Amino acid sequence: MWCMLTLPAVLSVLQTTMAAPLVVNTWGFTNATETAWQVLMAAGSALDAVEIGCTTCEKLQCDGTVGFGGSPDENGETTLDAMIMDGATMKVGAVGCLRRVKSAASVARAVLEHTRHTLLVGELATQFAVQMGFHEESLETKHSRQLYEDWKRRSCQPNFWTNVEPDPSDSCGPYRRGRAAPQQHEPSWAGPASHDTIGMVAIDGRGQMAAGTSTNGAIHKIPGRVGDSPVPGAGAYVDGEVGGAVATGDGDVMMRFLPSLVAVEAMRAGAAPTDACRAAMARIVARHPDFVGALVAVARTGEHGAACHGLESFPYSVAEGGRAGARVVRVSCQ
Ligand code: SD4
Repeated sequence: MWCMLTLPAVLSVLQTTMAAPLVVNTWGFTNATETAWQVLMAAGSALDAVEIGCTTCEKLQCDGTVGFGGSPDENGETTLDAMIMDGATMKVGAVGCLRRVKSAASVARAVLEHTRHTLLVGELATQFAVQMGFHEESLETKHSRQLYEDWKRRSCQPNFWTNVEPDPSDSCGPYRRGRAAPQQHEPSWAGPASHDTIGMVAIDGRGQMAAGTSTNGAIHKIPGRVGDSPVPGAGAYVDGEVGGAVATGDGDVMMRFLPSLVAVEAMRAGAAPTDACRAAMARIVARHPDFVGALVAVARTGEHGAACHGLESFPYSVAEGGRAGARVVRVSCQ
C-alpha cells in the first residue's frame, strides 16, 4: 500500500494512526501533567510518566485529596489508594488502604513490577512496601488532625453508616447493627469540594499507553474502606490497542459500574472519547441521579474527552505535542 501513496499521504495516514506523546489527568493538577510530560520528552515510558505524575500530586497533596495529610478516616488516619496499569502488557499493580507510606503510586508500581499479584491492601501492603525499601512514617498533619477533631465535634457528621444504632445521623459510634430500613435513596457523599483524585493516562513516544490513579479516598471513611481508584476498570483502565480512561468522584458508587472499563470498551466499539465517557456516565446516573463524578478518556490516536455529572463543570489537564506546557480543558456537566 505504501508504495502507491505520495509522501504527504503517508504522513497523514501515520498521523491518524499514531499519537504523539500525550498526558491527560483529572482536574487542574497541571504540576502533575508537567512532570509526566517531562518524562515523555526525555524519551521515558508511559508507565514512568504516570508514576511520576501521580507521585507529584502525592507530594504536593493536590487539593488535600491526594497523598498524606488529607481525608482522615473515622480514627483520624489517612490511608492511600493507588493503581498503575500498563496498556501494553495489561498488567496492573495497586494498593488499597495503604498505611504509613506516602508514595502510594510507587508502591503500586512495585506491586506491578515485583509481584504477580494485582492488589495488596492495608497493613500487609505496608509490610510489602517496607520490604521494597519504602519509608514508613505517619501520614498525619496538623490539617488532617483538625479535620478529624472538627468532625468529632460535629457528632461525627457526615459518616457512611446505615441501619445501625445509635442513629448515625446524629451520633458518633461505636455502632451496633440496627434494623434494616427499607432501601432509601442513597445520596452521593462526593460534594464538589470533597473529591479530587488524580487519574492519569499517558502515551509515550513509542505509542505505548499507561494509566494510573492516586487518592486518599473519602473523608471520614470507615477504617478499612477501599475506593474505586485501585480497582482496575473502575478508577482506571487502559488497553494500548484502544485507549485509556480514568475516573474521579464517588468511588463507592463508581466501583459497581466499572466506568473506566465501560468507556474503553465504548471506544473499542468505535465511540469518540467524549461519547465513550458520556455512555459510561449515563449508566451510573440512570441508577444514581445524585451521582457526583467525572471520567476522562484518551483514544490511542491521542484524541481525548471527558464527561461529568453533579458539578457545574469539570476541568482536566492536558499536555500534548506542539503546544507549550500543560493546559486545562473545562467541560460542562449540564
Ligand atoms: C474514592 N474516587 O476513593 C475516589 C475519591 C475521589 O477525588 O475521586 N476523590 O472514592
